[in-house]
Amino acid sequence: MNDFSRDASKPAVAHGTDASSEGSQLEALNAWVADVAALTRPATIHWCDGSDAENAALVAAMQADGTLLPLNGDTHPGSWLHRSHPDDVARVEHLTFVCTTHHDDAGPNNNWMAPEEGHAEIDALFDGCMQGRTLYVVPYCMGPIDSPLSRCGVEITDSPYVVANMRIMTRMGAPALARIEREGRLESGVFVKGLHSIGELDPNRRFIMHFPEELTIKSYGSGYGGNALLGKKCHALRIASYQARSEGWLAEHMLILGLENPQGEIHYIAAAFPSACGKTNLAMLIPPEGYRAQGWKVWTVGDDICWMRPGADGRLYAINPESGFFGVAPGTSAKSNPNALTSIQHDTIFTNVGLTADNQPWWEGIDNGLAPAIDWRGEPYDAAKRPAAHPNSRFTVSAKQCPSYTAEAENPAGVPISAIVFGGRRAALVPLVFEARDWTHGVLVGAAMGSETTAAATGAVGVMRRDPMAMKPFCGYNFADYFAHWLSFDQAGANLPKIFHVNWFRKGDDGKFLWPGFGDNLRVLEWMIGRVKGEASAIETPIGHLPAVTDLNLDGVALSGEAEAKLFGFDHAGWTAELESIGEYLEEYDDRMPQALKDEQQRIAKALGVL
Ligand code: SAT
Ligand code: MN
Repeated sequence: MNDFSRDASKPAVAHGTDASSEGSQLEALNAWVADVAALTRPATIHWCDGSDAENAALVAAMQADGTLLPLNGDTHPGSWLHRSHPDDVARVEHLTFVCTTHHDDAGPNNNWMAPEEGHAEIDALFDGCMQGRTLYVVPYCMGPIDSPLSRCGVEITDSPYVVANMRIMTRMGAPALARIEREGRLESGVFVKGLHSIGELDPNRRFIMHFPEELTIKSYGSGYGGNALLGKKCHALRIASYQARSEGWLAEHMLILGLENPQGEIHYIAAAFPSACGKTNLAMLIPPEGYRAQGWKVWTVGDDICWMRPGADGRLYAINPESGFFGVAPGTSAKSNPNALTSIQHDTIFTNVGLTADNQPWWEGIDNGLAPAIDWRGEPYDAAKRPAAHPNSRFTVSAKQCPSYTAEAENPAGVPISAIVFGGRRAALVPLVFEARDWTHGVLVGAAMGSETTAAATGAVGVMRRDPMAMKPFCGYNFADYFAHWLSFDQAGANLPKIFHVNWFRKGDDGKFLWPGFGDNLRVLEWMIGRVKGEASAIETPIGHLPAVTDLNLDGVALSGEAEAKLFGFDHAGWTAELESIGEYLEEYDDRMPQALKDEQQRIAKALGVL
C-alpha cells in the first residue's frame, strides 16, 4: 500500500499491508468489486484489513495531502482535524432516495425513484469517477463480531477519510471479512453492498440512494457523515429497518444506556431522539451529586442506533451496531457531557470544528476558558462572520474511549430493554415526561413524535415537523408498514418494555428552558424504572400517565411555579388540537395506516372530549 496516486488502465490491488494477496474467498464479493472497478476505473484497489499499520499509512497520506491536519499533540495526541467542503457539512434529506419496485413501499415519508431509474441516474455519475484514485474495499460488521444480531456489509469508497472513520464507527477489516466469507458460504449469507464516491463534492451531482430489495446503497458526491459512512444511517437504519421488518426485529434511531441503582440492579433504556437532540449526552449522563453518592451509575451501550429482537423470554434484547460515536461537538463541555469530553482527548477525528491559537479543537459551548483563533473554514475567527465551529461539526471516537462504556455493549446476546423513550424538541405543549398506557398507545406516541429541525441536515433549523420515532430521515420503507411492524411485537408471550415520552426542551414565557436537563434527566429515568417495577406513582390523564411533581426526586432542583405547571401539567385545549393534527397526519397514509393506530388516536381524542 504504497502508491495512492498511480494511474493505470488495470488497477493495482493491495490487501491490507500485504500487497501480495488479492480479493476475498467469496466469489460474489470479488465479482462485485470487479464490476465496480470496471465502472469507476480506479488507479488502485485496496482491500482494508483494519490493522494499525494500514491506518497509520492512510493517516500519513491524508496528512501529506492536507485531508487531515494534526492537532496539538500534547493536549490531543493522535487527533486530527478534517475540514469538509463548505457545501458538504450535513446530511441531505432532499437528495436521499429509497428505490423500491413499488412507490408505495417507500411511502410518503421517503423520496422515491424506481430502482432501474435510480441505478441509471447514479451509475452515470460513478462512470469513471475514481480515475487516479484508490478504491478502498471496506468490510465491516455492524454489532459485535460474534453476535447473531449483527449484520455485515462492505463499503467501497474512494475516500480515505471515510475509511478512517469507518474503522472507528464499525468493526472493520479482517474479522468482518472472515464473517462475510463464512456467511457467504451459507445459502442465507448476504452482506449489504455500499458504493460510495466523493465525486466532485458538487451538491448538484449528489445522491444518497438505497435499494432495500437488493440490500444495496449507492452514495455519490458527499464525503460527510451520514451521507458517506455507509454503515451508519444508510445501512444500520434505512437498509436494516427494511431487513428487520422481514426478519422480525427492529432497527431504531436510539441510544442505549444502562441505569444502575444503589442495589446494583441495571435496567437498560433505549431512547429515540432526532439528530442533534441530546442522545449522546443522555447516553453518557453523569448522575447528580446526591445520586452519585448513593451509588447510581449510568452505563453507555450506544448513542445513536439500536437493533432489538425478542429473546426466548419475550423481552427485547438490544445491541448497538456501532463501535464508535459520531457526536455533535458544539455544546459539548465539562458541564454538559464530561464523559464525551474525556473520550475525545486523544485518538479522535474532529470534523469542521474551530482551532485555538495552539491548535486545540474548539467549538461554541466548550466553555474551557480558551478562545478560537481559526474557524471551521480555516479562516481567522471573526464572530461577525461565522461561528468558529460549524453547528453540525462532529467528533469521531471509539466507544472504548468513553469512561462510561460498558463491556455489556460487546455481549453477543445484547442487553434486555426495560423502557423505550421517545422525545423531541418541543418548546411548547409537551410535558417533561409521560408514560404510554400500553404498547399500542406507545406506538402512537412514537408515531406522533414532533421535533424542531436541527443543523444535522441541510435546510431550515427550528421548524416543527413530525419525526416518528426519530426515524423520518431514516426509515427504509413506508411508515404505515413500519408502525404495523411495531404493533406486531405485541403478541402472546411477549414481555415488552414500557414506553415513555420525554421533552427536555419545554420553554417558559421568557423563552428559556424550564428543565435543567443533562445530569438531572436521571431523575426522570429513575421515575421510569420505578414505573417499570410498579413502585412509582402517576396520574392517569387522556394523554398518558404523568408523574405528579412529588413523584420525582427533585432534591436540589429549584423549579418556578411556571416550570412546575408546564413540566408536570397538561394543557387540555392544546392537546385537543394536537390530537386533531395527529389524526390528520395518520390520514396522509390512507388505508395503509394500521386501523389500530387510528382507533387509538380516536380513543384519546374522545377521552379529551369528555373531560
Ligand atoms: O451525519 S449523521 O447522519 O451520521 C449524524 C446524524 O444526523 O445523526
Ligand atoms: Mn443520529
